[in-house]
Amino acid sequence: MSNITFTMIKPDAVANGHTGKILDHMIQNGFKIKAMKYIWLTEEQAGKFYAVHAERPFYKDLVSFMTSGPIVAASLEKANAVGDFRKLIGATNPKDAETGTIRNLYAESIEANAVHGSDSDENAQIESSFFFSQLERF
Ligand code: IDP
Ligand code: MG
Repeated sequence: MSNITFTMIKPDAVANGHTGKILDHMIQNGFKIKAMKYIWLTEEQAGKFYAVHAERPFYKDLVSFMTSGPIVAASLEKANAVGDFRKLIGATNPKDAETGTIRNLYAESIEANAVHGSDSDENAQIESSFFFSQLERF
């Protein structure tokens, strides 16, 4: 399914009051919300979600950051969702993120970088299923 991606508005952006602006940014750029949840992740959930990064030096910090406050998790629909969304959020490090991208506008650092976006269609499915049991209805 190449029309679905998965996103999280991370604890820094939620705490800084950017949730509404970021959601609107996504919607105004053609992404339709298929499912959405406001949730404070447990360490176990964050650890599982980022298990692909378990061997990276920043893994422990990342899990602790992602459990430092509530997040918004959402599945989004658009043609070419994964590619277009990665473009919309910008580079991982906000210093490298293009002007006008979500990370350029709202991220604090390479870790506290405001939003998550899936990196492949396969991971979009896996990550959506991590939070939502069905996406068909809307
Ligand atoms: P992505 O979110 O742009 O796909 P990934 O390489 O998949 O970037 O890394 C996942 C998340 O881990 C990043 O969004 C960021 O929050 C954090 N991260 C990535 N690289 C670093 C780093 O070098 N130091 C600290 N945190 C990092
Ligand atoms: Mg990634």
